[in-house]
This record gives sequence, C-alpha cells and structure tokens, in this order.
Amino acid sequence: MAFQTFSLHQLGWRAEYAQQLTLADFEAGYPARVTAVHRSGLAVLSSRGHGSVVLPHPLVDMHAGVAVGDWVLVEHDVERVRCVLDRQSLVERVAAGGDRQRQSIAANLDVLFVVSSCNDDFNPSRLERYLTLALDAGVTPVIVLTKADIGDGVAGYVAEAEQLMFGVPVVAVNALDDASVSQLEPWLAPGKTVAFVGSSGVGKSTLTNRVIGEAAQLTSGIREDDARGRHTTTAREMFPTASGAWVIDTPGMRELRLAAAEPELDAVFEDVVAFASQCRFRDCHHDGDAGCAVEAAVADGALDARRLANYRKLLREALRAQQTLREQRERGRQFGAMAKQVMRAKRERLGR
Ligand SMILES: Nc1nc2c(ncn2[C@@H]2O[C@H](COP(=O)(O)OP(=O)(O)OP(=O)(O)O)[C@@H](O)[C@H]2O)c(=O)[nH]1
Ligand SMILES: [Mg+2]
Ligand SMILES: [Zn+2]
Repeated sequence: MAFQTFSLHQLGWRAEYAQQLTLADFEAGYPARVTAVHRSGLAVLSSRGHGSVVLPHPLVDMHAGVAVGDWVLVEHDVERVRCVLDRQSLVERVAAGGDRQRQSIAANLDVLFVVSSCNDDFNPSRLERYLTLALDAGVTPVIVLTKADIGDGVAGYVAEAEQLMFGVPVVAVNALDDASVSQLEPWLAPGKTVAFVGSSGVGKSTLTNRVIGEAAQLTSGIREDDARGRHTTTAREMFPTASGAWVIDTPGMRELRLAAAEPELDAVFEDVVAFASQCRFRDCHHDGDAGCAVEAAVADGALDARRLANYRKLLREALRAQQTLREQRERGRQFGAMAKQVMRAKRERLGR
C-alpha cells in the first residue's frame, strides 16, 4: 500500500476544488489530500504518492483547524502547505475544556457512518446527537448497528433506530463477517469518502479493517490497551478501501459537544417541531406553558418524553455553541481592528 499512487480523481478531487485555484497556484504547487494530522505536520496523499508536509507560519496557529480529509495545495520542492481548500463538508464539535474552541474531526465526507452496537451501547439520545452532528457537517448519515451476531433482539434495535429520523438508512451488521459488512457497499463507491464515528469499542476499526481489505490491516493510530488487551484507536486516519472509496477511522468520543445550530436540530426532531407549530404561543418553551401542543403530545403518548427531553438538551447546547461562536467572532473582529491600528501607527512613525 505504501507505494501505491492515486490519481486526483481517485482521491476524490472535484471541480469545486479546482475552481478555487488559479493558474499561479497550480504553477506553485500541487493538490494533496490530508490522511492524518500530526503535531509535526500533515501526512498527505497525492498523485505523487505518500508524503509529509509542514504548515506555513500563519497556518500553524490553525493547526487544529486542518482535518483529515482536507485538500491542501503543497508548494513544490519545499513540501509546505500553501493553502487549505474550502471544504465541501466538515464534521466538527466543541472541544472539551473551558475555551469551547471548535475542533475539526473530518473534512470532505460524503457519508458519516454513525456506529452503535446491538447491546448496552445502544442509546437513542446519543444517536440523535450524532445525527445532528452529521447534518451540521453537511454529510449524509447512515446508522450502523454492529454486533448483530451476539446481540439479542436486533430487529428491535433496528426498528428503534429507524424511528429516529425519517429517511436515514439503518444497517445491522456483524463486523467480523465480510458478507455482512458488504451491506455498506452502496456508500463505498470509488472516490467517495466516509467516516466511522461512535463510542469506543463499538467496532469502528473492525469495520474499517473489513472495508480496506485483507492486504492492508490497520497498523497505525492504534494503541494496545493493556488493561483489557483491547486495540483502541488514538488518531484519526484515512485509508483507501478495496472498492476505491476512502474511509476515516476515528477514536471513540467520550464527549461529543455539538457545534450545531437550530435548523440542523429541527431536521432531526421533525416530529417535535411539527407539534411545536401547534402550540398556542409562538415563543412557547414547551415547559409548562399554556396551550403547549408538544407537552400535550407527550401526555397522550404521541411523542416520546425521552425525545422531547433530548431535544431540549441539544437545543440548549446548540444555542450555547452559537453564542460562543458569536463571541469568538466579535473578539476576532476587535483583534483585527486593533492590529490594523497598531500597523497604521507604525507606518506613521516610519513616515510612510
Ligand atoms: N462479535 C462481534 N464482535 C465485534 C463486532 N464488531 C466489533 N467487535 C469486537 O469489538 C471489539 C472492539 O472493536 P473495535 O473495532 O476495536 O472498536 P472501535 O469502535 O474501533 O473502538 P475504539 O477504537 O476504542 O473507538 C473488538 O474485539 C472486535 O472484535 C461485531 O459485529 N461482532
Ligand atoms: Mg478503533
Ligand atoms: Zn409548546
């Protein structure tokens, strides 16, 4: 695999990326796709094969902003990133910790496989959270329920998952079995990019290994967990599948704070929104308000109380994320204005 080369087309190149580049850009460098983000630089794949490139100084601050799956223009000879191309899609979350920075998880995806297993891990509220993540990213979600070979009541889990959002495919698989995993083929067409997300231990790496094929088992980005002898993924990395698609394996996320906005949430919770449109008051909080159609729907069993509670929770999170984004933009604007002022004063001092 290390010596395999791919054409731009095979790497998922599209007209939308080419349109962002000038003739001068093409003379200065060549497009490459980011397969892994390391502290020291980026691992990339281009029509020249595998390479490692560094970020230029102004982009270094943005290091966390470059994601696996990104397209970059690499300068000839110096192997340095000239620019990061605008993405067609971006999966991002709000990082854990106080500063609430956005963290890019994967870029330029066509499909997000939301993975859960047919056992204790199955949690509809968490699936709703991941579905919102996919919509926020601008990526088509597919729910994959693993361990169908050992779970009881697989059909029940599938039925429950199918209830969550209209039109989202749900596939139950035994990730240890090729024939079963072949159900994912419709989403693995040549040049397409997919990623597996979900909790630790649900089978994301097992699925990744199956779709990339026997010849190329995962060796990097994996840490042997001594305690339980498990192989837990520690880094995001993109691999070519046997069918010509690209797959990104991700580490299980312990905490997924949404960076989403209200419209994405409303698309996942269409039923809640439909009831809400019948509330007496426009600004109904669906929390003890008079004439609330949402609470009435819960009371007569037309709407799941769990679903309403999760909607409220994710809505609070989405509103907070938007508020943080506004504040960060405002700070950025103020900083920009200050920098301009300093530069002007400097020019005046130098008499230019
Ligand atoms: N029986 C059965 N075992 C599975 C299936 N999928 C995964 N496993 C097992 O579950 C364990 C965890 O699988 P991984 O693929 O490492 O899980 P992961 O989602 O990559 O976990 P992290 O990297 O920690 O996020 C392994 O021992 C797998 O063999 C399945 O469909 N059936
Ligand atoms: Mg893994
Ligand atoms: Zn209401």
